[in-house]
This record gives sequence, C-alpha cells and structure tokens, in this order.
Amino acid sequence: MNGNYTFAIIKPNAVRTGKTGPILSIINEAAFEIVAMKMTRMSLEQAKDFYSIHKGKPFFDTLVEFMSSGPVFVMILKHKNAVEEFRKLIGATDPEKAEPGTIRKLFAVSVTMNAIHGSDSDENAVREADFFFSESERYF
Ligand code: IDP
Ligand code: MG
Repeated sequence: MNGNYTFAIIKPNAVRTGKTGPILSIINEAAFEIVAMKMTRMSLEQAKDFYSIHKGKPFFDTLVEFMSSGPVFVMILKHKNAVEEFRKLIGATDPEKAEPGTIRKLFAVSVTMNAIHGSDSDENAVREADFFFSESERYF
C-alpha cells in the first residue's frame, strides 16, 4: 500500500451517537478517498487480536470491551502520505490534547471513547487493512 494508504475505524461511541456522517464529511473535505468501507461488529476475541500490541497495558480490557460493544465502520483511505496526514486530521489520542478542528477534538468523549482509529505506520496500515478486508473488497 506504499505510503498512500491508511486504515481507519469509526469507533462504537461515534457510530452509536450518529457521528458517522459528520466524520465522513470531514474525511471527504480533507481529500481522503475511501477505497474500502464496511460496517461490522468486532467480537471480544477479534478486538483483543486487533489491539494485541497493547496487551498488558492498564487500559487494554476497557479498550477491547469498548471496541466490541457495538458496530463500527472500518475503511481503507487513500491520500498522499496517508498515515501521517490522517493522524493529523484525527488529533491526539487524548481529546483534551487534540488540536481544535480535529476529529477527536470534535467527537471524542474520553481517551478510550475517542471516536476514531488511524494506523500509526505503513506496516500497521497493511496489517489492519488485511485484518478486515479481503482483496475483492478493495477498489484501489
Ligand atoms: P492511538 O489510537 O492514538 O494510536 P494508542 O496508544 O495506539 O493510541 O491506543 C489505542 C487506543 O487505546 C486509543 O485510541 C484509546 O482508545 C485507547 N487508549 C490509549 N491510551 C489510553 C489510556 O491511557 N486510557 C484509556 N484508553 C487509552
Ligand atoms: Mg495506535
């Protein structure tokens, strides 16, 4: 996916409270192209697997319970320098530290329920995209 793609999740709190449309609008305004997207609900086991890098951290159980608590939208996004540009668009993990106008500043309700996930490296973007999408579900 060579630098031009990232992977995102609109998290359960944001989907549940009707923020999917407003968040997609911001993503669109920032000129990210959606090349794959679907609504799904992670099982607890899937959430543990997806976030296995955080296993053992104090927030792990809360995080995986939250991420499996309801439907999410998962997507692959295309943009120049996608990983870094999307991390800028979503803002800091802690919404109180996020820049004004970022998706987390606008829609997060706490550090855990921070509205959106964005991959932190090209390698993780590939791993995370592969976690949810088969080849035939991508429209590059
Ligand atoms: P990121 O989502 O900004 O990449 P990570 O450190 O990868 O942040 O953490 C993954 C997710 O775990 C965060 O988005 C957030 O939902 C949750 N999280 C991270 N740190 C904390 C914390 O200190 N308390 C509660 N939840 C946290
Ligand atoms: Mg992360």
